[in-house]
Amino acid sequence: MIGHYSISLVMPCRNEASHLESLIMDVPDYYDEILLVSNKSTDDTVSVGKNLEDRIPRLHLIVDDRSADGIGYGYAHMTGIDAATGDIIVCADSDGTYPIDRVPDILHEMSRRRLSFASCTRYPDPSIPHALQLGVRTLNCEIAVLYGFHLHDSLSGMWVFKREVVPQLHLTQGDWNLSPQIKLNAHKYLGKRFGEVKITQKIRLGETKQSYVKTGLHHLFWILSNRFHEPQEIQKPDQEKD
Ligand SMILES: Nc1nc2c(ncn2[C@@H]2O[C@H](COP(=O)(O)OP(=O)(O)OP(=O)(O)O)[C@@H](O)[C@H]2O)c(=O)[nH]1
Ligand SMILES: [Mg+2]
Repeated sequence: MIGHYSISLVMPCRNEASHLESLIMDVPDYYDEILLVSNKSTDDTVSVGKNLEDRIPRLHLIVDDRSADGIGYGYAHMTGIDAATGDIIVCADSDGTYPIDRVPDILHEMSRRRLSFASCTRYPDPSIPHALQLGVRTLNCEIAVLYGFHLHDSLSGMWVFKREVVPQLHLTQGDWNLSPQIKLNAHKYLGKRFGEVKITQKIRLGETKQSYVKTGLHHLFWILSNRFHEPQEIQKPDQEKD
């Protein structure tokens, strides 16, 4: 709990067995539940996770092996978010890069700015490799041109939001594109209740398996096509049928 809020942590996870135990042991006490969602792990992630689940009451291991073109990052997040019961949901990679220990400060800033959804921006940060910065900046520009608003970090994988806004996020992307989708939809449907909050990224635990160029191009095309994609009729609360 933080104040009167219960807090859920959702962590997508693929082949992170090497550091899973230390990562989970370091999760601050104020998290009421930790939902570790493995997607197609081929190392010991699931067995290490099960062992930890037996010892740590607040930890729940979920296995969701759905994937789109081999990637299940979005499916893992959607499943974890659906299962979360806290008033506040914190989503973050299970590689130690995101400062999940900063959530009290982030909630304080959200309350000050009246936000229901905070996307935690890693930028500006000169220590991030230039090629990665350029890639993210390109996607930020694409969003500015096509959607008319500015993001500092279109690919941040840490979000803090009230569980009550989940129905307004309309998440559908099972692959990496869940990351831009959650921000675009939060901006679209929450308006001024969406904002970015600055964080500082830490060093990744374990090896990266990310193909930055391939994933970046995939984002570039998805952000473009999503702009012209007719969303399915979304029923607003005041249009509810009897
Ligand atoms: N690579 C990969 N990771 C997944 C997948 N599904 C869930 N994950 C997890 O999603 C999180 C994000 O993946 P990362 O490999 O950290 O990708 P990234 O943050 O873009 O890049 P780096 O942190 O630099 O490796 C990690 O916690 C992974 O364990 C998937 O389909 N592929
Ligand atoms: Mg990562």
